[in-house]
Amino acid sequence: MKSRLLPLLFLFNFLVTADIHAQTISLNGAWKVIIDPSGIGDWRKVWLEDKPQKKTDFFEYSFNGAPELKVPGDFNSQICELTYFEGTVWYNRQFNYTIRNGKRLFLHFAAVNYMAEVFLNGSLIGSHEGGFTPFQFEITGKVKEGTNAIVVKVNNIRHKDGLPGDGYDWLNYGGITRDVDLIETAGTYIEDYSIQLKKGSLNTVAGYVQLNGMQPSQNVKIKIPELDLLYKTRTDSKGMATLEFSSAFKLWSPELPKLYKVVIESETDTAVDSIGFRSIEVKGNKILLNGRPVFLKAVNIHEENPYKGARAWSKEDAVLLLNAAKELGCNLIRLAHYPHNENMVKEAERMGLMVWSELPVYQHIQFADSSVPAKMEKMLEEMVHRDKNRCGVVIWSLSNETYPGTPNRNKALIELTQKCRALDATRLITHVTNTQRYENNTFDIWDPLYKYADLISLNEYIGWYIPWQGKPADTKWKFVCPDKPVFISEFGGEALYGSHGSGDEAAFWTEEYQANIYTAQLQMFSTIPNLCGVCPWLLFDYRSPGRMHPVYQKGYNRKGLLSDKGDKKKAWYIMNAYYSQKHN
Ligand code: GCB
Repeated sequence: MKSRLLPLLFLFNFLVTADIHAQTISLNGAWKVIIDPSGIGDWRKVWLEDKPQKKTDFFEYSFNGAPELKVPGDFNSQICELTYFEGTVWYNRQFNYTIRNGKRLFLHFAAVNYMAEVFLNGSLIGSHEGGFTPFQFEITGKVKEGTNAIVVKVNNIRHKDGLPGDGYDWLNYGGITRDVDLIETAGTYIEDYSIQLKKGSLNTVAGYVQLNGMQPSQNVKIKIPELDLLYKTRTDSKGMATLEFSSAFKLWSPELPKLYKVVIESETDTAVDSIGFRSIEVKGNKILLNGRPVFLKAVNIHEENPYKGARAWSKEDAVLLLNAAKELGCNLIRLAHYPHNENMVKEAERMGLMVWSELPVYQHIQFADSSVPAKMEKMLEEMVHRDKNRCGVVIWSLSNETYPGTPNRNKALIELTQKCRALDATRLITHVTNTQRYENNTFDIWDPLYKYADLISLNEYIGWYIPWQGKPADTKWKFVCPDKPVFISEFGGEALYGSHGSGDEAAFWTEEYQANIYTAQLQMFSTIPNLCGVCPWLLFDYRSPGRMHPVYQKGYNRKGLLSDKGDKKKAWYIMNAYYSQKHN
């Protein structure tokens, strides 16, 4: 077993993403798979891995001799026949383990899309729904000395009552898409901690440490060596200690993305994390970062490596996407439309990019289905829990383009907003809508959700899906909450890189037509009261099977400022120039 600084641990189902001193075995690598398009594997009980005992025995499945898939990785991009596959794939691998007295063991998945059922040595140890958040199971007492076998049933079929539901504009990459680790901890370990600045403060941290195990009451130290900071406290009989301490932090910002080494030490365990300190708040109609107004120069990004046409997961994938956002001139990335992998969030924070993290509460969600509000809440907890110590994350977006006419929509999303605020009062909360009316060159922004959000986030595709109704520079605005900051969370149009011609006909996907949309949008932006930022849709062209034009799309959404090969379209330069002259 190798020792590694690693992302880890949690509360029952949760995990803290700290670099902690724990023992891990990475289970990344080649896993055997059985592809099960008819779903018969349940009936055959594939997880039992039966082998013939008598001469007359045979079983109509086997992982021996089965093909292999790389983990992490989506299955769609690894086997040609699986390109558009939505169904079950059974994954299998073995690991060796030496049981050590007093230690606990967890099997941790950073994400599996969409449903996962996990079996250890033939027995079900747990299941998880949701493709973009981590989960783990404790396997202390279940793991055997020597060889152990894991089988994971992964199913990416869309569900009407899923999150997202059954319709969305990206490729439904299925599989064990993020890291898998075995994590060995002390008997009583640091399960969770929160260390961030108090809302509105520039020098005071408020948080907690939570221990889990048979020795809940322990002395705990928080150390920040660079600041000579040592804070001592003691956990109570439930393993909980609240924290509050002050220091003269160098604040994290896009210009100076300062992170400190923070050590959390109990008597039985130690966690080490890189943590930054910053404040983010709304005052009047402005967003303030560290007490000063900031204009959000943003871009939308899907979790796809454009060059590989595959789900992004690694640090290298993250750096590729983030370098392009930096080059565009951004200070914020909107991670659409689901929580992206931790590499993306950590690298963004390291590079000085603020992060917008979003729940996959996307368009056609069945809010009235009795299971849906509970699923939203669980996913919210998983998202906030994973990234609560990442100062780079400044906005929780709880939904995108849901419809007020859907039964229970307003009630469910208002309650979700209240839950989010109770979980994390330090970050901004928003909902993205496209419910506005646009008539006589006037926008009417009326959605009831905005009363509960910190900022108004609007998707509008004027110039692409909806024609202009007057001069962009003469656009008028009416707002249900006229005093809140306004963020244009999506705008743009499609262009195939290298397609040139008329700038006034949409049907040829020309770069000129897309460039004209951008020029007009920038003129319109100057008419928006309280504008606090803009966010083109999107950085790279990406795979979306619903985009069926045989010449211009070929299964790609072409609204990228960059092609899927990284070529800069004309609109890129327009946006780049806007960001380079735009100040707070
Ligand atoms: C939207 C959605 C985004 C789509 C985009 C488009 O409004 O939020 O997910 O991909 O429009 O390209 O139509």
